[in-house]
Amino acid sequence: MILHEIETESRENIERLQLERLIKTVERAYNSVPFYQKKLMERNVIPERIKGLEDIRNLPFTKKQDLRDNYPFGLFAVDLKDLVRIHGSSGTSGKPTVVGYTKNDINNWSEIVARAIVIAGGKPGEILHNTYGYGLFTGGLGLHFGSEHLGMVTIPISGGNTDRQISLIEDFGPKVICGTPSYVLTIAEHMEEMGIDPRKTSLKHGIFGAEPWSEEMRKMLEEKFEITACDIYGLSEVIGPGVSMECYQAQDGLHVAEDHFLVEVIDSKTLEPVPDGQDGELVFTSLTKEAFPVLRYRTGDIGSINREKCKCGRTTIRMSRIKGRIDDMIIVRGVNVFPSEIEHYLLKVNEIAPHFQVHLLKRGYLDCMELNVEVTETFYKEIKGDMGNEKIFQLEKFISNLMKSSCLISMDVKIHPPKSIQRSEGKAVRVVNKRSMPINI
Ligand code: DLL
Repeated sequence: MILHEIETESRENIERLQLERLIKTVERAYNSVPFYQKKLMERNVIPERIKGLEDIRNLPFTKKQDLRDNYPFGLFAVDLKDLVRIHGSSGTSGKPTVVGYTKNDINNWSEIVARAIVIAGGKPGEILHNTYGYGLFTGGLGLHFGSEHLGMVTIPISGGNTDRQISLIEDFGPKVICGTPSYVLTIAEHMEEMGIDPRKTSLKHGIFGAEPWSEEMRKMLEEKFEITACDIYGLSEVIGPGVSMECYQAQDGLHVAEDHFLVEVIDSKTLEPVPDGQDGELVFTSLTKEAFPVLRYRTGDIGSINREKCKCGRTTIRMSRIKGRIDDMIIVRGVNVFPSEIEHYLLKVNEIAPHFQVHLLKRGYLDCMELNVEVTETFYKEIKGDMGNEKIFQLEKFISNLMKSSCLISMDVKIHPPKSIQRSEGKAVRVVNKRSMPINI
């Protein structure tokens, strides 16, 4: 195992480096980004007044809306001539949120992702099969550059064309596969349809992220492929994938690349910090980025942090798995539920395949939630394809009661035949708002 030196430093040394870099980042933002200069002046913060990491609390927050208001290049701290790459958010509507990278930024990011791949079990010389989409989305190129930086043989297959993915996996013999958990599961499903046993492939490690997923989903991916499945987190506004990565040894939280990012967890209503171990909104400040420094970026992602040393030997802060995004949280009569919690319970039901979609509907004046799931091929064969079978009725009742007792929410459960729920080639769409109103009901 190759450990980067920062990963085993004492907290004191990590924090000393972070403070040094935080001051430089604030200077850069203050001197080069009018948006930040104004915000810092309003708060009477000058970079020289930052004496300790706790002073971060005097800095302004940055939100996605700030990127939209300054579209496309208003928050960049360098001239266009100093950029070498632009990426954007994967949002499906409106203009993307745009971020930029200098050559140094790309070098740092590549190193960060190379470290992440090592944390997940990858080694130089092995083959990495990258199913993340190439394009404005940071997943494809982010993993690609990291993999090359590490010295892995990188297969830039991107998403889709699943039959081809499968034949290349069989022919090339990759050890590592990267992609959204939902898409890699779709690959396993196709393999099984083609009579190929995913456990017989050369794959040893999976690097999965870009969307919320559950422990149950991990178990399923690990069993289907006989691999270790580790969680990778990141977002374009902060850099892209690699902000944190879970180690294959402990699989107990994601190690933050603390030499490049400072993490905070806040209560999104009071904006005050929450204690370690408690869920809140994750907030990141970049510490080395040149083109697009971000101060206290509010991610909208819910998670917690833990400062205890990990059994893999790393001392860097670990993030919990992301529970979900604040704006994906469904609130029904005061009860909150995240799609990842639904997934967690649903995957325990043997007759149900690991694909689901929640529809938010309006019936008359009433808001309601419909949980669409599909049965496994095995169960479908057992009931001889008869969706009117009494067993389907019992299963609906069972899932509805399960959701009520575990997520405390009433849902109408609709069971469909195998392959009826749309598969994703990138981020899975778990919630569809079929009402004309915002998502919270
Ligand atoms: O999804 C970057 C990425 C690519 C991460 C590949 C991991 C692997 P964006 O498109 O900007 O960037 O979307 C960022 O995706 O705020 C989270 O809500 C969600 N997300 C990313 N990773 C995870 C994860 C990339 N491991 C948004 N678990 C973030 C849960 C995740 N959600």
